[in-house]
Amino acid sequence: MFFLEAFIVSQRANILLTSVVRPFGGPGEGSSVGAELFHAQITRAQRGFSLRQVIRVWGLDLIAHNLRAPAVVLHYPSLRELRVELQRHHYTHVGINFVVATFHKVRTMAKLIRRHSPHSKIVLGGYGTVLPDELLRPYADYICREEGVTFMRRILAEDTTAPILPAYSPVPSTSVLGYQQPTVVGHVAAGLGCANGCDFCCTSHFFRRKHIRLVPDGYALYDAMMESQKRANKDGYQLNAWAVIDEDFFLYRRRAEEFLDAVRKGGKALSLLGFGSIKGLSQFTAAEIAEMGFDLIWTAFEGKQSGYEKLNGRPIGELYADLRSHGIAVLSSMIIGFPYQDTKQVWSEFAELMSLEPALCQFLIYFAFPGTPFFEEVARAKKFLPQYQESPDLRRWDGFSLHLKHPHFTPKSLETLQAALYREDFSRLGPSVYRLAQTWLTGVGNLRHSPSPLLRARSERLRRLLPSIRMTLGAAPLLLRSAAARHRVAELAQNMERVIGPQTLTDRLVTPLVLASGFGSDLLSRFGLLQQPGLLRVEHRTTASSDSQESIFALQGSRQSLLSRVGEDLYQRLIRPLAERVSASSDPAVLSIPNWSEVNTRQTGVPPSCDGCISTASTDQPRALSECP
Ligand code: B12
Ligand code: SF4
Repeated sequence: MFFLEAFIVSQRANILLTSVVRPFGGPGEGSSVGAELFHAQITRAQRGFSLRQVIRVWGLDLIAHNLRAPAVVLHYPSLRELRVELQRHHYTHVGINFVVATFHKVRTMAKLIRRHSPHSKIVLGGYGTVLPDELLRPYADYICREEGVTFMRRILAEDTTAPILPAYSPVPSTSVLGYQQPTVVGHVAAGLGCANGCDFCCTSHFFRRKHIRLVPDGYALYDAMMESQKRANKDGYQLNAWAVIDEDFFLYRRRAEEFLDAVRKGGKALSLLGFGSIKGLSQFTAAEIAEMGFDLIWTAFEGKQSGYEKLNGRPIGELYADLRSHGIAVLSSMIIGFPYQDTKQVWSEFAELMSLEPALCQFLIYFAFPGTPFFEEVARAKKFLPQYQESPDLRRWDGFSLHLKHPHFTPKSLETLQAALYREDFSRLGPSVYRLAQTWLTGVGNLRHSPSPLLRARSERLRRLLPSIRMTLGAAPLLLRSAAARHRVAELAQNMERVIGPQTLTDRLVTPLVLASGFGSDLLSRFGLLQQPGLLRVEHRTTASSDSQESIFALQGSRQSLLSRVGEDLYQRLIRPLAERVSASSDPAVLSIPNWSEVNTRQTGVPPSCDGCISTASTDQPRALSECP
C-alpha cells in the first residue's frame, strides 16, 4: 500500500522552489540583507569601487536538479511574480529557502501561497530552520533541517539512494565602477557543514559538525567544473571561473590532492574562489594551491585571542604573504565583539589585519545563532539584551547588530565601530579591485618562469585579467578621497607599467567614461535605485525536451524595463514604509517568542527533520507537520 501511495505522490508531484521575495532592505531589515555577497558584507564601504554580483540560491538549484518530478526555481521574485507563478501553475509543493533574517518574508509568502494555492504543501528549508518549530509550524507543512535533496526525495517518495549530481548554476561575474563583465562564474557545491565546530558557526552545528560530501572526490569535482563550462559555452556564455562551496576545502587532504592531480592532468590553469582555514591551508604549499587554480581564498582572521583550532597552522603573516606571492588573493574575515575585546583591542587587531594586506575584508559582529553552542551559552547565562530576550527582532540576525550584553560595548558603539572598520579598510588599503590586481600582478611576475607548466599558464592567465583593470586607473584617483588609497593606486599603475606596459591611448580615452560610470553607480547605490536583483526563473523537466534557463543576467535585473525597476524602487522607498506602518499592528515584524531561549536551547545540535516523526516512524518517510503527534 505504501509503495502504491509513494508511486502516486511521485507521479503527480510538481515542485516550485523559491528564494525569499525581493525587495530587500525594507523597513527594519538590515542594509546587508540582500542578494549580493561582496557589496553587502565585504566591499560595502567602497562606493563605486564595490564589487557587485548577485548570487543565486544554489541550494535550490541543487535540489531541483536532483529530483525526478518537474520543478521550477524562482530566484528573487517579487510578491507579484510569485503570485502569478502560483496562479498559472498547479504546484503540489512550494519550497522556500530562507535565513533567520528573512523569516519575516516567509510569513508573508506563506499567506500568499495558502491564499492562491491552498492545496500546495509548504516546505521550509535553509538555515532559517534553526528557528524553533513553535515559530515555523504555522507557516509550514514540512521543515527540512538537513541536506535538502535527500529530504525532498523522501517527501516525494523518490529514490533517496540515487547519487546527488552537481547542478548547473552560474552567476554573472562581478561588475565594478558600473561596468558589468560579460562573463559568468560557475559554481560547484562540493560539501556542506564543517567539522571544525567553532562555537558561533551556524552551518557547522546545523550539520552536527559533520561534513556532508556532495561531490565524491577531487576528480568528480574537476569533472563537474568542466561540465558546467561546456554547458555554459553551449548556452552562449563565457565561463572561466568557479566558486567552490565547501566550508574548509583544504581540510580534506586526500580530496584536495585528487583535485590537484585532476587539474594537472587537465593542463588548464583554472580560476577559483574557495574557502579554507589556516589549519587546512597549511597542509599544502602555496604553489600547490596556485596550481589548483585558486585566485581568491576566503579565510578567517577572527580575533587574536579567539583561540579557534582552525587558526592553528602556519604563522598567518607568512601564509598570507606566501599565497600572495603566488597570485592568490586573500579575503580575510574578522569578528568583533568577543568578550575580551574593547575598542582599543579591536583597533589594534585591525592594524595587524591591515599589515597582512588582505585584498578583501569582512568585519562581522560576534553573534549567536540558535543551534550553536554560543547561543546555548548566551541563553543559559541570560546574556541577551532585554530587547532580544523575549521578542527578538529576527530581521537583525545579520551579523551587523549586537544582541548581547557586552562588558565594553553597547549595540550602538559596536555597530558604529564596525562601520568605521569598513571605512578605514577602504581608506588605508584602497579599493579591493586594485588589491586583487596587485596580488595577481605579483603572481604574474613570480610565476612567469616557474618550472611548473601549470604555474606558467597561471601567470599568463592572470596577466590577461590586468588590462581591463588598468583602463580604470586614470579615473581612480579622482574617485578616491583618501591620500593613502590614491598612493596605492599610483604604485599599482607603476607596477602594471613594469609588467604589462603603460596605459594605452584607449585607456586614456575611456577615463571620462569610467569616471562618469563610477560616480553614477555610487550615486544609484546611495539613493537605493536599481539595486534590487531581478527574477531568474529556471525550469527543470517541465517539458519532455529539456531544462530551460532564462538569461543568467536576469539576476542583475536585465529582463525588467528600466521603468518597472524604478517603479519598484519608488514603491519600496516611499509607499512601502507607510503601508508597513499601517499593517504593523496586525502582523508585527518583531515577534514575541515565549521562552525563546529555552526553546532554542532544546534545539541545540539541531534536531532531525520533523523531530519526533522520523525517530518514531517505521519508515524514513517524513510526515507533514500537521500529522505530527
Ligand atoms: C551563498 C550565500 C549567500 C548568498 C545566496 C543566498 C542563499 N540563500 O543561498 C547571498 C550572498 C545572497 C547571501 C545573503 C545572505 N546570507 Co548567506 N550564505 C551563503 C553561504 C556562504 C553559502 C550558501 C550555499 O549556497 N551553500 C551551498 C548550498 C548547496 O547549500 P545550502 O544553501 O546549505 O542548501 C542545502 C540545505 O541547506 C538545504 N536547503 C536549503 N534551502 C532549502 C530549501 C528547501 C525547501 C529545502 C527542502 C532544503 C533547503 O538543501 C540544500 C541542498 O542540500 C552560506 C554559508 C554556508 N557556507 O553555507 C551563508 C549563509 C546561509 N548566509 C547567512 C546570512 C546571515 C545571510 C544574510 C542575512 C547576510 C547578511 N549579512 O545580511 C543574507 C540574507 C539575504 C537573503 N537573501 O536571504 C547565514 C545564515 C544563518 C542563519 N541561520 O540565518 C549563513 C549560514 C552564513 C553564516 N555562517 O552565518 N548568502
Ligand atoms: S571553520 Fe568556518 S565553517 Fe568551520 S566551523 Fe569554523 S566558522 Fe564554521
